[in-house]
Amino acid sequence: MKTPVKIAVSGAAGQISYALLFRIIAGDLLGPDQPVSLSLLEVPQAVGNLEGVAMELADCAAPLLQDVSCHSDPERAFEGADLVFLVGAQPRGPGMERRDLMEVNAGIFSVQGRALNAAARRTVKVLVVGNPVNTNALITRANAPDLPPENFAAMTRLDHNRAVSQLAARTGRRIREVEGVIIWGNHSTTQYPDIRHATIGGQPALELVGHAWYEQTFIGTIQHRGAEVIRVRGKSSAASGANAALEHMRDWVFGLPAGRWTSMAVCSDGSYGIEPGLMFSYPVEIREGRWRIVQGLAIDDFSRERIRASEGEILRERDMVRHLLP
Ligand code: NAX
Repeated sequence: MKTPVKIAVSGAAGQISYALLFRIIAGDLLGPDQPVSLSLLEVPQAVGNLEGVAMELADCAAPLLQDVSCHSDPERAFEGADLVFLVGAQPRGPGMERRDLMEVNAGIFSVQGRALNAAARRTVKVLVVGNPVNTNALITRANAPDLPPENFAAMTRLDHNRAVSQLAARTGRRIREVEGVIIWGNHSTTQYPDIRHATIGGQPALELVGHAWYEQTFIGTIQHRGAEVIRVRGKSSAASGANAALEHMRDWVFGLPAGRWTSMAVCSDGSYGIEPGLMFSYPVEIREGRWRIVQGLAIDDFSRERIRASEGEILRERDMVRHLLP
């Protein structure tokens, strides 16, 4: 029997976690022979609901589930954690300005960053899912100075998956045939879904779908897909968000085949002219549990303008919470 992997999940009584936790204990994250120990974090007023989620997890009689614990103290929740999903965040309330939202969440993620710094394993992988993801991940990382910056990522995998799915649907091809999509920048409406390096069945994607559809329909569809799901479903994306979080973490742990990449918001090292230190979505290759930003891709004026615009938005977000950065 393998040693259980300890997985901490914040916002564990929320809707994304409700779609995520049951897949984790079914083996969808780490495989069918890897036991897991779940450590769930919620705000104190939701710990009651969380106990209900823990009862349901127990009621699955999942052979891979070693144990479940429920917490309202981040340091207790993250103690010895190998993998952490930071899903919990404060949603935008009525009359709340974007700046207020940034501040409240920066407060939450600075506390959680310090708790990770104190209690998590030094090899921990931390995926931030709660919005605004790029800035929340920046705050978390900055408050965990004893952990390597490469242990932190923010999720743009849902945007990436949406882009792949739209391309497959447009061309009538299979999902597996779509490769080389990139989400650059912020997980927001300034994100730049780039298909200039993408192929479908080995053929250039841009040629197959045409510049007009790409520029006038595709980019906006991906940028606004989250809002469109809310409009149609009446609630924000949950199962697709959980699926993206699971795929992001699974690829981070197990790696990608040589020559393949995915999109992750990671700490910029200045690649493609982005300000070092920002959490920026890039194409990344992953080997042996470590991501590396794909280098040397040609960036034309069309792409550069959009990548810069998204960087500008992340810089403005950072400036709003600068006083909370140590
Ligand atoms: P829910 O409101 O259903 O759940 C969030 C949970 O987080 C709540 O149970 C709440 O009590 C808890 N929480 C709040 N503050 C907390 C804290 N300080 N510590 C621990 N728990 C805390 O939201 P859900 O639909 O699950 O979405 C979670 C987050 O994911 C939101 O911020 C959402 O905007 C974000 N998303 C990010 C996506 C991405 O692509 N990066 C896509 C999906 C989703 O929109």
